[in-house]
Amino acid sequence: MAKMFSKEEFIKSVEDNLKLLYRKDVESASTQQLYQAVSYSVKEMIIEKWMSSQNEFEKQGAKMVYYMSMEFLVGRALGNNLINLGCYKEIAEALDEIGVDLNLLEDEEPDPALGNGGLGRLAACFLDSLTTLGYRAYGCGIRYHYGMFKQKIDDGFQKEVPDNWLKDGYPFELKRPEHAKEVRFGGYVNYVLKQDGTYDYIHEGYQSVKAVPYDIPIIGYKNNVVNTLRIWDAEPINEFQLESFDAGDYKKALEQDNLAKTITEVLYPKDDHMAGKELRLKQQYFFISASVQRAVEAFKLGNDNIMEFPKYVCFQLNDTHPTIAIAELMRVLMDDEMLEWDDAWEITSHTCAYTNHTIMSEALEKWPIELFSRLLPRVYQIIEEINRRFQAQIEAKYPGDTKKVEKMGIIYDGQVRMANLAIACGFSVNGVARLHTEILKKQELKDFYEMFPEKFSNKTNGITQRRFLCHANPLLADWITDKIGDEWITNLSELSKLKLYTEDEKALNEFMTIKFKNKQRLAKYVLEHNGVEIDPHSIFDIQVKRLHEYKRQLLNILHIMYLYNRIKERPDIDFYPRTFIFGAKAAAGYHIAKLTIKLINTVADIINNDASIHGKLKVVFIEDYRVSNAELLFAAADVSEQISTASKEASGTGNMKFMLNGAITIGTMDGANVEIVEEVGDDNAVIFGLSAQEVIEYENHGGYDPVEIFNSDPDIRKVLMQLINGFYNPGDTELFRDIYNSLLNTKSSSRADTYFILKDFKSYANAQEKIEEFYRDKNRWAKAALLNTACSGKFSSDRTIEEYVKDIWKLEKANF
Ligand code: 26V
Repeated sequence: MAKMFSKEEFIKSVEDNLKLLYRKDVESASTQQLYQAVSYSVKEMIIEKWMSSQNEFEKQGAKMVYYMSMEFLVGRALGNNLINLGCYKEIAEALDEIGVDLNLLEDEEPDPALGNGGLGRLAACFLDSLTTLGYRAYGCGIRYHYGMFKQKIDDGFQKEVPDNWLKDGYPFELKRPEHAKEVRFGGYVNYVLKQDGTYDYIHEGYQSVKAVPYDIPIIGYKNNVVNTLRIWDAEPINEFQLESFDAGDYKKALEQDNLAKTITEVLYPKDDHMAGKELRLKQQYFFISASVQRAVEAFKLGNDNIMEFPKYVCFQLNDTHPTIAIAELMRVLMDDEMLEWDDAWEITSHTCAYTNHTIMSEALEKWPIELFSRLLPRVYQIIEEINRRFQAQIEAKYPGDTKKVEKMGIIYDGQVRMANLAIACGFSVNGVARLHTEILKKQELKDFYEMFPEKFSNKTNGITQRRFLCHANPLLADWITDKIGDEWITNLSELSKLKLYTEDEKALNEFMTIKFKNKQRLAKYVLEHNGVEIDPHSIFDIQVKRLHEYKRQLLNILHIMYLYNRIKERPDIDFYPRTFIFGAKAAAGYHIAKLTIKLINTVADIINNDASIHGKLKVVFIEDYRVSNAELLFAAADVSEQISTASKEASGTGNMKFMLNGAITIGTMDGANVEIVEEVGDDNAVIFGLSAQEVIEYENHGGYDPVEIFNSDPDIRKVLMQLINGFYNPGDTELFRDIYNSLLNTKSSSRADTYFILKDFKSYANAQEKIEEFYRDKNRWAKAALLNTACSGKFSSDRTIEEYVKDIWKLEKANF
């Protein structure tokens, strides 16, 4: 039976851990030590459920999904684990009795930042939902020693600081050295002719690293199910390969040592373009090889018919980053399990499924043949053979059509194209919102869709309400439970019952009072971190996400500059006070993105310190945006900025987190915004800008001419001139020149204003006016805000997971 503590037992366990770990008592321990001790006590509560879950799953022979991802942005675990164990309040009270504030302990936890943004956070939400719904799942990833960098703002500029999240030890992980695997790089492939005329392929002269797994428990919501996120770390393999030492091959030993040290050192902190770095390919193969080897080994423990592998196992590939799993599974099946090609193919092509998360062509993964074949000679050989067969298949279907091979070939023009590998070999391809999937089918992956229509489907993203409402917004969570019971925690469509309350004055008041309290909580955070006072009575208008040109933070800040001009020009203008809040990390080498951060901070400085506008406008840049402060921001937002250039944002998930917490979306018809508007109704969101189809039309005709807009619109012209006339930055008029040029310079090699910022500007400004008018009507706003929460049921990752399970993974629910 799973272990549950009484309050007294829990305190006793914390005291024991303090003694054991630090030789301290509650009074003398530091907050960090208390956090560690409490976390170990929570781990004790988990461990038996974890063991019994795994045993039960095995006993039932349940099919499992391996969710393979380079990134898992899990966020802090302590609070979330307590919520899912169903004892957050009890533990908070117990700790309170000994004078310890659980909130402070939570703040001591490093925020494991093993991901960049949307794709990594989605993986974490999926694990939460899979487990809460009782499905057997493994997350497979990498134990980066340094996660996403910490962002410091220094004189308005972003500075990247290493994120040493493991420095004090991470209490929720468990090292599993007994499951270590060897992973091989480099060398060459030897052929040995067998008696039956076929060949054995023998990999020689390689370097090895040892992949050592660390397991992190993923706890289902009050259901006793615990799944595992397994992240692999690299260690030198020396003890596996003593011969090379004995032979005096120190160079090789040293190289291997080095390989082990570098491979899991740091997360690639960019999600903007594919750099083709060797180390990145090493990381990919490293965790995939280990995961695939383990998956086959684990399967064989319970089943000796390997042909049944796809009946019990599915690999979901989170974007193309883990796509090498396809070739690695082929390799393991043929070289280790001695299967023939056709059998290995039969298994592999029924095991692997691929999710596409972006149509941005810069992010598409392509590896130079030279690099790929040098680093992974045997895997490359297998991909060559897959490609040969696939090209023959294309030619059989489209005889003489060389364009088809050019577009769909896996190896082409000196490169290995990972998306093509995933689509050709996987049995499923999905986009992450309806519009995105349509664009994939009709444009980006049109040829593949024509060839394999049955593989394609849509799975609109979702988010877990356990973290983004229960944990992020306890006031609202309690209020909802008070009104409609607590079933929404595991069935978010229950929230539609809140629609009843849109006619209930008192309920609307309570709802908006909670929003106000959350705004006060955020204002306190801003005062502490930015030294800026913001007024919770003003409209909190928030844009938080990675900094990327297509997400158009620039449109937002240019519009703020325009508003400021208006207020200055007409000081008596009736302007509803507004606080614009940004949070965003830019990839370290992404010049325009980093300059945009500087621009936001420069504008903020001028505006926030201009006494003449009487605080009507405030601009705040939240340093180091991450899961933990995101939770404060979603809960406190009135307005959710979702303003990407239509067609570019595959889905977005921040949009859903804001909606769940009762914010109103200002957005383009892009990604999941389309479905958000569909759910909440177009009266309760404000939509503007070009449609995806219009953007695509323009793109197909070489873009549009922003200079025309510059010439004809004095307001826009004034704002743009302020970028280069020293209005904001008198010391250096050239500072923002590159931003100005990106919008207007038609002489540069790339088109000007690729992201249609000026094109959409007027429409955005009008939409913002609508927001203001809307907010002034307090009652109408409150109804719309409540309706956003009430209509957000569809956007639970529980719904998304059920769709994956039904259409792709075919899992069965645990019954224990
Ligand atoms: C891309 C790359 C490109 C190569 C270098 C390393 C690297 C690392 C990460 C990425 C991820 C870009 C894709 C991504 O995060 N897409 C986001 O996925 C979300 C979940 O599906 C979705 O909501 C966002 O709209 C989409 O931008």
